[in-house]
Formats: sequence, structure tokens, C-alpha cells
Amino acid sequence: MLWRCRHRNIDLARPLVMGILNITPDSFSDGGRYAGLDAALARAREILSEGAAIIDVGGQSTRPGALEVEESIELSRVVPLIEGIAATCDVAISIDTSKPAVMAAAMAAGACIINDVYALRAPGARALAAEMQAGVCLMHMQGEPRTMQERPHYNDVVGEISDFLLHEREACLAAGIAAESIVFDPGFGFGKSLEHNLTLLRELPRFAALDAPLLVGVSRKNVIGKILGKPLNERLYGGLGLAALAVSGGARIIRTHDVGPTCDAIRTVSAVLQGMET
Ligand code: YH5
Repeated sequence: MLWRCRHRNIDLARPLVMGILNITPDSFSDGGRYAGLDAALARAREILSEGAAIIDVGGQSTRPGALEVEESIELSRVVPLIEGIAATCDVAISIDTSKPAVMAAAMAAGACIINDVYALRAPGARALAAEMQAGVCLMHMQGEPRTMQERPHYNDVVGEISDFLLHEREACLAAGIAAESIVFDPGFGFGKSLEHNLTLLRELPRFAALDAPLLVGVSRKNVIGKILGKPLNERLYGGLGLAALAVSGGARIIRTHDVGPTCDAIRTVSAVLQGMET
């Protein structure tokens, strides 16, 4: 199974890790510490050496309650970093943005994947992705980041999110995006209560059976914090438990801050599920 992302074909025969590289100064992790370009590039190399296949570069915080970042600020954060990574590392780079101008600049700088929490719903986003032949991650979100955790509601959380993803996939295909370029993500924490997140994790095989490979991002999120009663910096082992569960449930890509430990966790699960060959 290949994920077609511009000049790259990413092999999804085995599950792989997407390492998070945030460069927002207010970021809950890494952003503050890696505010400078050199430090961010060093972190990118570290993410690679720990085993990530994809580096997810983000210049805008989308965690609950976050405000929108101005386009020029987002551009000034992500473009030099993507150029620097592309010049020095042979790795797939994804851009975590919802703004078509940022997507376009990121592609010009060397990114090959668009990871958009709004699932390319901004005017022009789908046409751009089609034109670039970019890989795209379509993620589900109920509401918008500033208010999405206030009162999430579903009658059928799995059914509604599946319908959304399939509907957005059709819109992407109609815009000229190749089916092989699309992956799905139920969007953990994006307009979901603890019970919603737990149901989604339990029912992951139903998402894995849809028309696209499945990406899961639970790293350090409140779902872990609520289960364990632990703060952000004590959620590693909980995150590894859920990463192992996600791969066992059919996820192909795990988005995480904790790249080395997550690679080990999912390689062991994959060896059991698929054996050591291929
Ligand atoms: C995702 O799931 N998430 S940004 C709150 C946290 C910890 C982490 C309170 N972008 C996803 O990582 N893209 C983000 O603790 C994403 N899937 C995809 N495709 C939020 C985040 C976070 C938020």
C-alpha cells in the first residue's frame, strides 16, 4: 500500500510514525524550546534519527482554546524551517495548516503532504492539493479550535465521523485529488468528549475499513490526561499504550511528539500482526 505524496511514495505496508515539529512560541511542548530556526532544525534531525518517516511542521496552534495565527506569521515560521529540513534531510515533510497560501508556500519549500484539521475545506485548498499532487490527511473536527471542547455532541459518533470523512473524500476526488493521495483521521480531541474519544479508539477497525489508510494522533492529549489524571509531561506511557492499540486497530500512521518510544512500540505490535518479513 503506497501513499502518493508528490515526488514521494510512502510505503504503508508497515505502520509508521509522523513526528510533530511545532514552532509556535506558545506551544505546549517543543515550541518554546525550539523557537529558533537552528534549534528547530536540530529537533528535525533528532525526530528523523529516532525513526520518523514523516515530519509534521506546524506554525499554528490548534489545541483547544487556541486563537488563529496571522498568515504572515505562520509563513515566516514554517517556510524557512521546511526549506532547511528539505535541504539537509531525505524525509517526507507535511505542513499542518488550514490556509491555502501556507500550503502553497510549504509545497514550494519542499513539503509533500498537507495535514489540515479543516480537511481542505478552505476555498482553493482542494484545487491546490490536486495541482501539487500532494498527499492529504483529511481530519474530522466538530466546531472550531477556539470553542470545540465546550459542548461536543453526536448521536452516532462513529457513523457521523465516517460519513464526514467519506463526504470530504468525494469532494477531494471531484477536485482532482488522487484516491491514493488521501488518508483519514478521526481527529482525537477535536470536538470530542472523553467518552467520544474512547468510543473512537474502541471502534478504530471500522475507520480502518473505510476507503483510505488511517492516521491517529493521540500523543499527550487530554484523553490520556483524563484517564490517568496526569499533566502533559507525564503522558508518554499512556500515549504508547494508545499507539499500540491504534496500530492493532488498523492505524497506518501514528502522529506523535515521542518518536523513538512510539517507533519501538509500533514495531513490536507490527511484528506480531504481520511477522518480521516484508
Ligand atoms: C491530529 O490528531 N492534532 S494539533 C492538545 C494536547 C496535546 C496535543 C492538551 N494536529 C492532530 O497535537 N493533525 C493536531 O494536549 C493534528 N491529527 C492530525 N492529522 C493538537 C495536538 C495536541 C493538542
